Amino acid sequence: MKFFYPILNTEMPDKDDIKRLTPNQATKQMLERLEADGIETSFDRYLAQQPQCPFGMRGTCCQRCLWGPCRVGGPKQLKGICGADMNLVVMGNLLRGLAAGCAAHGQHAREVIETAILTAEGKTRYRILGEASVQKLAGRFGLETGGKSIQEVTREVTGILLEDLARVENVEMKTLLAFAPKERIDTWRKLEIMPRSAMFEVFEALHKTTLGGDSDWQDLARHELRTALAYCWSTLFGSSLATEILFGVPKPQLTEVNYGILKEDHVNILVHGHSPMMVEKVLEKIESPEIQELARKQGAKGIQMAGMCCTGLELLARYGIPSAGSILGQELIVGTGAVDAVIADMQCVLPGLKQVADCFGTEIITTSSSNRIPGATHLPFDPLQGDEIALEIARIAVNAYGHRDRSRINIPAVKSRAMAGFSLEAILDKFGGRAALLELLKSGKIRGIVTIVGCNTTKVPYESSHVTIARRLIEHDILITTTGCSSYALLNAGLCAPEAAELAGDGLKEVCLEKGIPPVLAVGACVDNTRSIRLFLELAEESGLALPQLPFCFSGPEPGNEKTLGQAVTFLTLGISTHQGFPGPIPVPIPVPTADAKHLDDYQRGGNEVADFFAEKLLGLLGARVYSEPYPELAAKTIQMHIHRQRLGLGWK
Ligand code: BF8
Repeated sequence: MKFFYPILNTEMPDKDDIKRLTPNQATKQMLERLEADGIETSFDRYLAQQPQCPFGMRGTCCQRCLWGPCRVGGPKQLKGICGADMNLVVMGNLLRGLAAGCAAHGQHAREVIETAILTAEGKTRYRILGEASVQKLAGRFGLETGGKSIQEVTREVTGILLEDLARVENVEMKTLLAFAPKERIDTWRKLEIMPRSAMFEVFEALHKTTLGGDSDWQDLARHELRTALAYCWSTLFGSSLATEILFGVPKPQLTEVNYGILKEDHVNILVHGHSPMMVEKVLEKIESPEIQELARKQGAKGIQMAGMCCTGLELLARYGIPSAGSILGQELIVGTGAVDAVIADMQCVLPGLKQVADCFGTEIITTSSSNRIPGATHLPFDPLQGDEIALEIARIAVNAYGHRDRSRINIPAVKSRAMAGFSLEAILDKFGGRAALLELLKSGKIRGIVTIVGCNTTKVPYESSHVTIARRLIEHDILITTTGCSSYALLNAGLCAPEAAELAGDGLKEVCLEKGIPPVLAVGACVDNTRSIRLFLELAEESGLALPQLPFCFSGPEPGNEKTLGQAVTFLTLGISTHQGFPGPIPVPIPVPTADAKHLDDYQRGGNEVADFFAEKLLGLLGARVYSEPYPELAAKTIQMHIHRQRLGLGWK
C-alpha cells in the first residue's frame, strides 16, 4: 500500500489500493465514477492530508489549552509547555475522546427517553409498542407494577433511564445495578470506578483534563473506565431500551442491501444519522394516501427508503428497510444521482455530503437541532409535533423526484441478500434458549462469540478489515454479532445471509443450517451493542461463570468516530478483551526516544505506560486486555488465539 508509517508499524492505502482491495464492488464503481466527474469525496480529502502528523497519529499532540498545540515525545520535546509528559497527553486525549462519544450517544438517549416519557404522559402521538420490554425492565428495577397502567409503568422506568443520564448526586446508576453481575459490580467498586451518570462523568472528564487539572495519568485512566461505565449503562442502555419500549423488539427478516437497492423509477429517500424518532414518523407518512398520490403525480412508481449509518440500521432491524451504506459511503451513494432526499438526524453526517448533494440536486433535510448543514432544509424534531413535521419532510422528499436530472443517474447493479433484526430475544429464540446456546459453546460446535463493531476509516481499504476478520472467524466456528458500520460491511459482503452458513467451519455451519440463520448476526445500531452485551450476560449467568472467563471477544477493526472509544472501553470494563484495528483510539506502544535520535522515524518502537496499561495491566484489574493489530489476517489469528486460550482455561475442548 502507498503510505507507510514506520512509527506505527503500519501502512495506509491510496485510492488505487482502495479500489483494488475493497470487497465492496459498488464502492469501487462509485469511486471511479465520481473521480471521472471530478467530484471530491472524503477519499480525496484523505489523500490531500498525506502524510498525516505522526504526533497526532500517536495521540501525543496536545491541544487542551491555548498555549498549545504541543507535540510531545519528539527528539527535543519530551514534555508540553505545562510539563505534561506523553502518558498524561495520551491519556487525556483518550478521556476527552471518550467523553465526546459519551455525549453523542447521550444526546441520542435523551431524545428517545424524553419522547418515551412524553408518550407515557399522553402528550405525543407515538405509541408504546414494546409493552413486554416495559414490564421486563420494571422487573429488573424492582418496581411494583400491580394495578398500574402500562403508561404509568413506562413513565416510571423511563424516568429511571433519564435519572441515570443526568444525576449529579453521589448515587450509583440504577440500570447498572439492575443488569450487571455481582462479580463485575464488586470489581468496579473495588477499583472505585462506579459512575454517577453519563452527564456527570463527561463533565468531570472535561474538568480533569483542563490546563492544570489532573496531572496523574493513572487517575485519568480510572476516570476513562468510570466514564465508559456511564457510557454503557446510560447512553447505550438508555437509547436501546427506550427505543424498544417505543417501537418494539426487532425480529429477524430477509431483505436486500447495498447501492443496488435504489430504484431509478422510484422516489429514493436516504435516512441517515442515529436517532430513529423522526424517520419512524416519516415511514408512517409515506404510506399515507396523500404522499402516495404525490409520488404518482411526480411520475414515480413508488417510494424506496434506504438506510445509512445507525438510523438506517434501526429501520433495517425493525422493518427490514434495505440498508445502503456506511459513513464513508454517504457521498458515494448520493453520487449515484438517484437519491432524491437525505433525511439526516444526528452524528456521522459529514459536512462534505452537501457538496456532493448540490452536484446532483439532492435535497438534504436536517432534523436535529444538534446537527445543521448550511444550505440544507432544517426541520428539527419535536416529539409534540412529530406527525406534522414528518408529513412536511415526506412532501419535500417526494417533490424532489420531479426535478431530478435523470441523465446523471448511475446505480451500480450490486446488492446482496441479508437477514437482520437479531434482537437478544430473537437470538435466544433461534437457539432455543440460553441453555441450548451455552451447550453449543461448551461442545465446541460454536467455539466462541465475537462482536465486530464500529466505523470505517480511509486508513484501510474500505470495509476490507471487517470482512476479512469476520470471514476468518466464521471459518473457525466463531459466531459473530455485529452493529454499526461494521455490520454494513458484513451485510454487503453477504455474510449476514443464511446461505453464508456455507462459508463457516463444520460446527458453526451445521448449527446455522439447522436454525436457518447466518453465521454473522446483525443486531442493530451502535447503541444496540447492548444486545451483544445482554447476550454475554445471559450466557455468563446460565454458566455460573464470570464474564472474563468466557470465550468472547470484541473487535473494532476500523475505528473512526470518538464513540468507538466508548464501545471498546465498555467491553473492557465487562471483562471482555478487545481488538482494535488501525492504531487509533487506544495507543500502540509509543516509540521510546534514544539518546542519538534526530528524527521521529529513527525511533525504536518501544513501550509506554499507557499502552502497557491497556495491553497488560487491565488484565489484572478487569480480566480483559487490548490487542492492537492493524493487519486483518493477523487480527483474526489473534482473536482465534484469544478464544482458544479462554476455552483452554475452562477445560472446554
Ligand atoms: O454509531 S459505526 S461511523 S454510524 S459511530 Fe458512525 Fe461509527 Fe458508523 Fe453509528 Ni457507530
